[in-house]
Amino acid sequence: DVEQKSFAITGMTCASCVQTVEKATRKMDGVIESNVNLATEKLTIQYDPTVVSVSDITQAVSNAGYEAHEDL
Ligand code: 9UX
Repeated sequence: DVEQKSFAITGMTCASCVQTVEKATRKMDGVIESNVNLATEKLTIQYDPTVVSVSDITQAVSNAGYEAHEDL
């Protein structure tokens, strides 16, 4: 299964923040692709919902030092 969701990320101010959030999420099992747009402060992620959950993703972003809120 593949699902795509986007998240509003708070706390990112430079391109290194983008790399940190992308790296933290791309290394997760079940994450297929992860891209952050600094200008819009959005994370877009493709993932397998049978392997990884939305709360796993927001937790990983939180552990990396930022806050993620699922776009509804
Ligand atoms: Mo840039 Mo982001 O100097 O937390 S890495 S602001």
